[in-house]
Amino acid sequence: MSEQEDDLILSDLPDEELVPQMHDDLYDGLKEEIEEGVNILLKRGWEPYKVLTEALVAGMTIVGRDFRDGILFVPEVLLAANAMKGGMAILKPLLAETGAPRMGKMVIGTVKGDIHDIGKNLVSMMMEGAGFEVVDLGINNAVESYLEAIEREQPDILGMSALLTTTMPYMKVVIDTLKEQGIRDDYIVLVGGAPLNEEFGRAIGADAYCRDAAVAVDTAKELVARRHNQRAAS
Ligand code: B1M
Repeated sequence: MSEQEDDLILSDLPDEELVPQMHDDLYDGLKEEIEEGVNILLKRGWEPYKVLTEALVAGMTIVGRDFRDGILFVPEVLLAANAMKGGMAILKPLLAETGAPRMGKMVIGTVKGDIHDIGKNLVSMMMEGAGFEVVDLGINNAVESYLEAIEREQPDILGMSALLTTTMPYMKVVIDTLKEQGIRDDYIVLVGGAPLNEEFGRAIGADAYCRDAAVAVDTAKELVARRHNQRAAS
């Protein structure tokens, strides 16, 4: 089907058909169609966050389910991830455009051995949108990479992401190293990723586990404000 015909079809669909169509297009890794769908929803007055959660993240959840069940394989999931990134690139400046006052600074990265970055990128985008300055270290970060970055950037928050049960324990390696160096309490440590939970966050000594990007923003705001108040009182 030609690109023009595709455009026509997508833009002719009402919202309740366009969104499921975008889930299908994400599943099929159709980046251009996803970009087109995002632009159509934005033109129709959808809030960027609604586009992100209902059209993109919900579609990726379906991809994740079929990957788990052995229906989709790595190459197909990579294409879906690429399509998702195309949509996210359009939303990023809009989410960052809220004009929120500067809330603080966060260094974030996916831990060593782990190359999943979609969730981390979403967290970065949402944090920027909420007024945080974000330094994104990318994927596969060893403890040295986190240490260099926090020394250089002096952030309020260190964020870590892990999507694999085999890589999530590495978060404890990073936190234990901060403790050994006597700098653990200089930073708010937030962790997230699909296989984590609150109990794990507590067990490794993080300040909080964040279920999703919106929770990460709320938690960051709350903990940074609390820290500022404590400093002001002392
Ligand atoms: Co991977 N993969 N993958 N994968 N992959 C999972 C994680 C898996 C659950 C799939 C499955 O089997 N159901 C499974 C892990 C199983 C386990 O550990 N128990 C898995 C596996 C096994 C693998 C490989 C080992 C497969 C293989 O090679 N045989 C391999 C590992 C590579 C490696 O890292 N060393 C692998 C590879 C890949 C791709 C490269 C193909 C691709 C990644 C592309 C990319 O990221 N650029 C991929 C993908 C896309 C997935 C799934 C399908 C989707 C992940 C995703 O992007 N979700 C995933 C299935 C799933 O999670 N259901 C899966 C959407 C994203 C918005 O959600 O990342 O959870 P999420 O982020 C959320 C929250 O978790 C939270 O906020 C985000 C936004 O709301 N959050 C944070 C995340 N990080 C945070 C940090 C914070 C705060 C909140 O800090 C403050």
